[in-house]
Amino acid sequence: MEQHKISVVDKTMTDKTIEELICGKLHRYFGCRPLEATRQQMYKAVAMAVQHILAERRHATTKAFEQKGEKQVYYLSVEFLPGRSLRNNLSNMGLNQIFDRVIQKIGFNLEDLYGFEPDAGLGNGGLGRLASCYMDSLTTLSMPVQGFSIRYEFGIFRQKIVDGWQTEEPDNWLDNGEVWLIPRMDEAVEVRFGGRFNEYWQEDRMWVDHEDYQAVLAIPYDMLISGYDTSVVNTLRLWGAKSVNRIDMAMFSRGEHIRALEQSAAAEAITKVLYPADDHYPGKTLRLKQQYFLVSASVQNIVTHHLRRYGSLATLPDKTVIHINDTHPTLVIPELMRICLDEHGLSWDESWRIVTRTVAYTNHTVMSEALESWPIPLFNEQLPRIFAIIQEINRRFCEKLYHHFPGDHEKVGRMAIIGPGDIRMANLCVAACYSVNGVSKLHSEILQETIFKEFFSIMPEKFTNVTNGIAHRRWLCQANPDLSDMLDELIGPNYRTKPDELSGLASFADDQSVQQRLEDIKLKNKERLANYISEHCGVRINPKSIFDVQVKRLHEYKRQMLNVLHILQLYHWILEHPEADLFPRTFIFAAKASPGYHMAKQTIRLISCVAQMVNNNPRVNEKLKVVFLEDYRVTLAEKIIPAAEISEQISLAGKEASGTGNMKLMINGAITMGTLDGANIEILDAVGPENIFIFGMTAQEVEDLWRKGYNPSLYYYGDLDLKRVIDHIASGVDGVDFSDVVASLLKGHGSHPDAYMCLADFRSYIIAQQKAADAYSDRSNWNRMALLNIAGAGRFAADRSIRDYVRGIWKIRSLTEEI
Ligand code: 26Q
Repeated sequence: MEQHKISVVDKTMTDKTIEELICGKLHRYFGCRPLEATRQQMYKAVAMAVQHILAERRHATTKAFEQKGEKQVYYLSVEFLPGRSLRNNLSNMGLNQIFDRVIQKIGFNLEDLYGFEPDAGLGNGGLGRLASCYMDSLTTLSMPVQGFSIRYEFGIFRQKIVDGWQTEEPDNWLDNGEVWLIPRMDEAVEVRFGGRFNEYWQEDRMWVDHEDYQAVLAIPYDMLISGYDTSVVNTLRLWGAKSVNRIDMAMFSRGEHIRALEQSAAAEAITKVLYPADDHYPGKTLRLKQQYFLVSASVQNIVTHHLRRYGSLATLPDKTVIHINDTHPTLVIPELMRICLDEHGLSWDESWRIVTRTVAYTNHTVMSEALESWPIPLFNEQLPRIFAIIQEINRRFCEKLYHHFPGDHEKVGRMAIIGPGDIRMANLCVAACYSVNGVSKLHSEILQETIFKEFFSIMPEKFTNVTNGIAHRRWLCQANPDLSDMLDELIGPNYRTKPDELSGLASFADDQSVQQRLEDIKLKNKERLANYISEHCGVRINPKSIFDVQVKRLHEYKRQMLNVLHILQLYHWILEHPEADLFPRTFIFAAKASPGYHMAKQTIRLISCVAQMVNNNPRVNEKLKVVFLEDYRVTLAEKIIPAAEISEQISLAGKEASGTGNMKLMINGAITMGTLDGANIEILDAVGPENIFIFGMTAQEVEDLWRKGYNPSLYYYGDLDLKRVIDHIASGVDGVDFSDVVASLLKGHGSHPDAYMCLADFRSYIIAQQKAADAYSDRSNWNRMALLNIAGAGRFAADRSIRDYVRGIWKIRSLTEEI
């Protein structure tokens, strides 16, 4: 396969060429020499130099893929969370050492420059980060893929904690982040909203024209994605909205200045900001417009590319998979129908054949409040033609359902795409996609047994599982270089591309010197984090204490509250047993709450107040510390995770689709404290029950308890420890009133009391935590457990997930594979 070897800049990459490249960028963009440059200018020049190398490789990649003419995946997601790019790109391309050297020579420090890069925070959490991990793996595996998303001008808000309360500030990431984006004005397309459409017949086919619509320009900005040990470079295409005519001059000259400006501002508002909610569906027009904007621009782009290359839409399914990441890009389905029908005059049946063989769907939640549905009037006003197409899809689909379930109106009503007042996106996905998958074994089973049960009964062949995975090169090799060095030495470096080889570490699990080395590495990472914490929160923590970490979005179902209940239990226990020999523990939290999610914000405040109380009480603060780190994001996760020893994965069973933080912590040698939820179950399977702390009800037991009737008061009155900590919260913590928190646990406010069953799992959690503390006192065994967790983490590499998608769903081939 010689012709596909891509090698451009590589051969000529010497210290001298790199230096010239960087200095050339400095000179061209800032008109200065290294000695005159600020560190920020140097960061940008280095980023541009890396971008330059990526762009050359991208050029060669495009040519190689085009020559091969293989099927391609388009991964559509309203969220991506790449984090920082500079280190990742250098490390993937094996250029860190040479850049390090050259930058040193011209008077700067590479590690220092990394600090100038903002996170690309174009997502809320797990779903967006997963998309980025998958781009990394797909590229490393030389797979033909393009990501599509939105170029939000403001990414996920920056969190500041003021007096314990979360406040939000805009995330102006483009200032230093824009260097990673290449605008492609030549590939701009138009997206249309509102207006009316007319159908008419001519020459035996129906035509549709659309009038009085508002057009918005979609401008592509490409982020280049490198892979490890390959010169393949893929792209993540982010669409930015621009007014078609910057201001409507006709209006302007009629004297309607303000209205003219308003119109262009309204168009550009579409990609202004990421919606910071990942818990409920807000039913906002702007959100719908974002989704259609992404979908329409991407589908037009895909179709244009396909037609240029193959000339006919009939072959689209042979050459293309469009993957929709959760329901947010569902409108791909009617949009591709629209293009087939209205723009290419295909029949309904042919269009439907094309669409249903091209589109695949991943579900990431079973929580009913997060299932998307759109009110019909709002939808119809913004997207009248798309609505009409969905109506026809629905009509035909229901007709089919009546054949399966004659006379069962209720069932057909439940499965319909259009309900009494709204359009149900998940039902549209399942009806139209050729593949539907969940993100862990348990989650995929729950999909088949609950929300998609009736669909599963008539089309079981569509349903599969692909357990999530993480970019282990970022989360292990880059975030924890000392651990990675040790692995290189013990098992060789091949685990970077063959993560299953991590299992080789198991043979060292009993080796005292390896155990000690792991402990030393962990301690060094803990010291580093302790310094960060002292700098950023002014709290001094003991690096020798147990680092117990819960980092993830703040959600009631993730039960940060349960963690707090345990901390208060320890607090009271220490006060009661001042002489007891308890190993010191530091509880570390980081989490963003959706800005409108009151109970989540209250939980942050509660954690902050508990932290104040604990950290300032000399009777406990030698043994117990609590910190809440603000502004959790990819870059902060990369600092915290390598220092973690206990990984809190304590969601109510059945609620966490998979979790991916659990995998990142595991591969860094933290031991999971977890419920039998999401991928925790598979982690248990990978490491065995002696190397994990499992507690709490199973998903089945949760369901049984609901059915039987759950009364949290029984637990409250039945467990004196639990009563004591809840009474403590009820009486206020650090002078702040938390009666609403207590009410939500015992009385419920609008919802069932203790809707996530913290009280029911409290005792079992306390026992598991006690076991963890006991286990830690045998450090040799603890280190052994940690080693076995690292050894078992290979199956949670995104490379494995991607191979599952490639073989089971996408059926694509890598660039290097023989045909
Ligand atoms: C939907 C409609 C309107 C506004 C916002 C949303 C929205 C946005 C983001 C709904 C959900 C999300 C994000 C969901 C998410 O991150 N889910 C997580 O996905 C991970 C990757 O599969 C899993 O590991 C987690 O278990 C799951 O919670």
